[in-house]
Amino acid sequence: MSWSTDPVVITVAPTGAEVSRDQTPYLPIAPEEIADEVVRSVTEGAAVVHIHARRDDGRPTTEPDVLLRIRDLIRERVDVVINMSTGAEVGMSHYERIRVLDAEPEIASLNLGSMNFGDLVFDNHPDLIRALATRMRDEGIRPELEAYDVGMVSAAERLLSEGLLVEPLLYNFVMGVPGGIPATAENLLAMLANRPQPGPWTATGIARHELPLGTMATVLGGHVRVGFEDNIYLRRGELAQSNADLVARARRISEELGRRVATPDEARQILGVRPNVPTASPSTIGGPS
Ligand code: KMH
Ligand code: ZN
Repeated sequence: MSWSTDPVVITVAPTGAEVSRDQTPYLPIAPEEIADEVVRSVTEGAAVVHIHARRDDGRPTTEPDVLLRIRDLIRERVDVVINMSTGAEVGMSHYERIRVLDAEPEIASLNLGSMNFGDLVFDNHPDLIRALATRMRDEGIRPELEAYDVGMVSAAERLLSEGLLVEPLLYNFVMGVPGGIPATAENLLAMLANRPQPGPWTATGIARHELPLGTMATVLGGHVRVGFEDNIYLRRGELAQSNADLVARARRISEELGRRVATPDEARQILGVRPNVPTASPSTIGGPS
């Protein structure tokens, strides 16, 4: 693996499903608040937004109307690649998770396996994974493969062999979830080594792992996700007052390491966002990494 000078795609995950206002008063919940945070984050260098919607009372929802309102409020003000979560909240029904695709995101998360998620069980039945992958393939939505452990990385091979995924695969390694793989340097290398083939990838370190894992991904040619979904602190004991503060730090680090940040259009090219149909030539989307 050679050192990279290619642009870094910064994804901001501003809200998530598990974080609450009790944990941080800065959490954006209403569509307008999420859009404000996305605009600030794009100004600081984010090219992709990973969206989870909330109801007025703060509870997670996958109501397409709410997702579309968030998307439209963002689109009115800024260009950014729209990634929506089909992981949603632990315990949501298959129906609630699949209908996220009705909101026509450019990218949607595709969680590759079931696991303990803290004290809860994150259920990703193979039937659900296939149903989501089939719709994404047929509708040209780029799946971002969420892998929380090494076995989930290689689980994509089966979907590939069934024609449900298009190469090169786009991975997001989510590391440091209690119940998933610990966020260590050795484990990031193991995740990379277990991919069926090279392709674009992002690292998401949970809580205090966000900064070192993102830095390691930047060094290794990967891309970086930050935001309150994963981490609410700027440093120990100091809450970040905006997702944009986390984005700005990721940008400073990547620039110091010789990698400028990607624009949204560059991110579409790098991540292989559309065309994403089975006939697409692998050479036209993404690139070895
Ligand atoms: N809320 C987590 C259980 C995704 O966006 O697809 C799952 C999650 C992953 O956030
Ligand atoms: Zn998510």
